[in-house]
Amino acid sequence: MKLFRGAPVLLAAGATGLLLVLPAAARQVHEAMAAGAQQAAVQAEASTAPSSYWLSDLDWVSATGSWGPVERDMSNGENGAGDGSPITLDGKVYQKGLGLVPSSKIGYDLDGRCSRFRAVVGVDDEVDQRGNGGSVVFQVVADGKKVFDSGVRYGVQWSPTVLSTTTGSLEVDLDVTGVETLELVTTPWLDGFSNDHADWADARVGCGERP
Ligand SMILES: [Ca+2]
Ligand SMILES: [Ca+2]
Repeated sequence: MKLFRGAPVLLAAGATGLLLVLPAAARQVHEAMAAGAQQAAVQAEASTAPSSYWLSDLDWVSATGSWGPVERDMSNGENGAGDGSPITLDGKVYQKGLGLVPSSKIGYDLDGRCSRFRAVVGVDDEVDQRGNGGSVVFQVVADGKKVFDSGVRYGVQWSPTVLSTTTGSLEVDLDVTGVETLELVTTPWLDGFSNDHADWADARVGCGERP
């Protein structure tokens, strides 16, 4: 049998087939191709990983509030537009988010492009020591179905003898894979909207492409 340089070496032949040993050069080519395929797979995975989009940077379909318009990246403040302060919950300042007074509903068309929704909700520190510290319920509605309910969240409750702490901020982390319409619903609970300065701090969605 005549062997050519670089050609596979026939070691054995039997009923079940042939056993070939690749020469070093061919093995290096094979390993390089495998490494290239692995690199391509990693790059493909990276390119399809969701990107994070702040809800305050996206266009909403509709947004309503009870004491002035919904504010982007600031607390509600008073009933004028743009008169809020940096969003602050439990002393922590958030650069991004939505500030409002309920009843409020903010709707977004996600068009099934997103997989995750996250936010931190609570009553903004700007209502501290005004008396009644506010009481708010935060809900998330996906395609008409309620998928999150915070229960009542209080701001600082003041009385002549007691200044209690708030119920604190609450992290929200939801799977919204395939959701077409996302609504952030905020209600004043049972006692009206006095001092209900509500924040959806750091509200964001993770999406394959911008919704
Ligand atoms: Ca305002
Ligand atoms: Ca209330």
